[in-house]
Amino acid sequence: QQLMKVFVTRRIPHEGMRVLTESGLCKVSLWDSDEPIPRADLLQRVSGVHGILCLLSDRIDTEVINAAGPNLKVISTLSVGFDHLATDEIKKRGIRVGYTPDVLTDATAELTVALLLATARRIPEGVEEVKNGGWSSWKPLWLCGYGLSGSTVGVIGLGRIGLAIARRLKPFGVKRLLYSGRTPKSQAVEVGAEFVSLDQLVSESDFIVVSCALTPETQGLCNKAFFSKMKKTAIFVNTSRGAVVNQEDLYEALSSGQIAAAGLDVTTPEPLPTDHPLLKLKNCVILPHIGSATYSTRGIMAELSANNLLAGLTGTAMPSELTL
Ligand code: 8YV
Repeated sequence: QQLMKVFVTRRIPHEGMRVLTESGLCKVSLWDSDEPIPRADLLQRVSGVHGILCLLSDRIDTEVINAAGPNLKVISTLSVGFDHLATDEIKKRGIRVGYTPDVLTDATAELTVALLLATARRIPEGVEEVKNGGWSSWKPLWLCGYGLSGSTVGVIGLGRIGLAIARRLKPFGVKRLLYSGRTPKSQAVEVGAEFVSLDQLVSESDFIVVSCALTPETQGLCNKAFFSKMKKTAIFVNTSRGAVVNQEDLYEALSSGQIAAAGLDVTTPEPLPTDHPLLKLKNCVILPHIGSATYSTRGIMAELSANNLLAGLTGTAMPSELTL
């Protein structure tokens, strides 16, 4: 019997490759690079495959699905986000989708707390001053920032990751936790978070953390009107998807003093060009999308995405299937 063919669009942690090769179920073809596969190569390499293991940076749309052809049974993404997949088309064709929720929740929540504190306490600025000789003496008014103790934190999207962020921030002495979203969440009780309108969250929070999925409803949600309602002393943090934010409006809010500072782990585009205006601002801390980047988390994500792929090939239950 002929082995089923799978294509892996990038080098992934060895844990994932091991699951695929040791299964004896498929013939694995790999884009053996740390850099994204060019579109033309992707279209060529997926031809005839039964399964694709892809990343966030691979746009899997109708063109790719057509290029794969009728064998394609399963798409497994090494991410919890799935805004890069043409879900309507995938559903129409009865292709199954695997993703990696839960296993990256802790790592992403930790990174969010780190970014929030780094932004609020101006850590990158301080590090830079030490290096460039700006540290001349101890100065009472120098490099002051904002603390979490006694503050109001607003989480936009209290899903798995949003809740994990709230759990971690609470012990810093946060006075009020607010959250907004489509519907109230029963798990909010655990952290004592109040469900409020987006407007109320924006105007009352000292720290705003964006942790929602990118959907047509959330695209550009953080825009001029949003930033204009924030407190001048408030900190904005986004570790979800760059496109939730209108970056021109954020630049305006940061450079005009409309808001205090922003910490971003996600941008549009990614990577952000090195001459991007946001990179010139001291009050904007930007990271290269490293929310889930711990050795163990990435290993577990790779293993899970490989197991999802195999289940899709064999028509069995996936450890983490996306219901379309
Ligand atoms: C990426 C993420 O998956 O899971 C997501 O949705 O944004 C990240 O964890 C990771 O960078 C690998 O693509």
